[in-house]
Amino acid sequence: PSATGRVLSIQSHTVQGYVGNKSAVFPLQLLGYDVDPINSVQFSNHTGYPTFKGQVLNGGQLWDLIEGLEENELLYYTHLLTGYIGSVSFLNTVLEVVDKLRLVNPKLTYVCDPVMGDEGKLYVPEELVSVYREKVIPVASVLTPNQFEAEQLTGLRIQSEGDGREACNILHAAGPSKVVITSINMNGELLLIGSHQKNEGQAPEQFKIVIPKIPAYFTGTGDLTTALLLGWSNKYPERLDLAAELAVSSLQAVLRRTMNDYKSAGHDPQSSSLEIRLIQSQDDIRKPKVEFKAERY
Ligand code: ATP
Ligand code: PLP
Ligand code: PXL
Repeated sequence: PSATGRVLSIQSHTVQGYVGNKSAVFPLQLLGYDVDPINSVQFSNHTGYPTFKGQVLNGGQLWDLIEGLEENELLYYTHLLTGYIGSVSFLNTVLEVVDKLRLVNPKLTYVCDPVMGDEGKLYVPEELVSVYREKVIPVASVLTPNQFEAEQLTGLRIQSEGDGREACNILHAAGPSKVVITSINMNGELLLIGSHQKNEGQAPEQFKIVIPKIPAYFTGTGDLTTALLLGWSNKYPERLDLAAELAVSSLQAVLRRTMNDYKSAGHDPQSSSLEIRLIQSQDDIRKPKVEFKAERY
């Protein structure tokens, strides 16, 4: 499949390590996409380290960049990709960016990872939740929440596969035709649930992928997951299940390599959050071997 596109990716930049744009841009380029990154922050390293330093872009500065592109007629994109966003004012500007990009290309696909928190805890200001719920979800085409984020957005408690599927139904009704809950913790395994509503009002096609949990904590995997889902679901627009199989298979190959490298360097992979071995895994990103199969409901 050769379908490609032009992606505007508004995400974090870290000097060292792989989160945000650092974990999304390279894989999308490997899959053949033109990617234009806007760095919503520039930090020395991700915020899970003991300290970090750097700069935060504000909404006005984001808008400046968009105006610069517009003045030169450079605002044609097939996809907008957003991840972690730290403030309401920045998120409101992103909403204006969506409108502007859709004036140029009404078919623009907005792939939104509504990063808000994990494991029962928010790591963004509380006020962001209602902005995502009321203004962002309605304009998103593809949504990739984790379990906690899907709960925040729907008000459901997700304790079973059925709850996960129901959460997807609620999210479809609010906007996005493709929803992937990227990880639900269940019985020591991770469950990915995907849902594609092909026609409005119709029951969505749903599937799950069971992923054995690796005993380590990685950073940037959510960002990589969303980037890979964008890349593959655009190449297989009617096969979200296949897109998810490819994304998960690449990701697990990256994580396996990461674990092995840390171990062979003599580090305990459970002692801290691991930086993914993204560059070393380029073959697994370009041509993933499908080892994780989707099971349709
Ligand atoms: P986000 O917050 O960006 O919406 P998320 O919280 O779901 O996403 P992660 O928890 O990093 O992000 O999980 C994304 C994917 O990474 C999962 O679908 C899974 O494939 C993989 N993954 C992450 N951690 C592990 C792990 N310990 N073992 C196996 N797979 C993992
Ligand atoms: N922890 C903090 C403090 C964050 O700001 C973020 C940002 O997204 C994360 C964790 C999320 O990481 P992930 O997308 O891998 O779940
Ligand atoms: O992966 C999410 C992420 C994005 N941006 C910054 C981060 C993190 C995770 O720690 O620190 C700045």
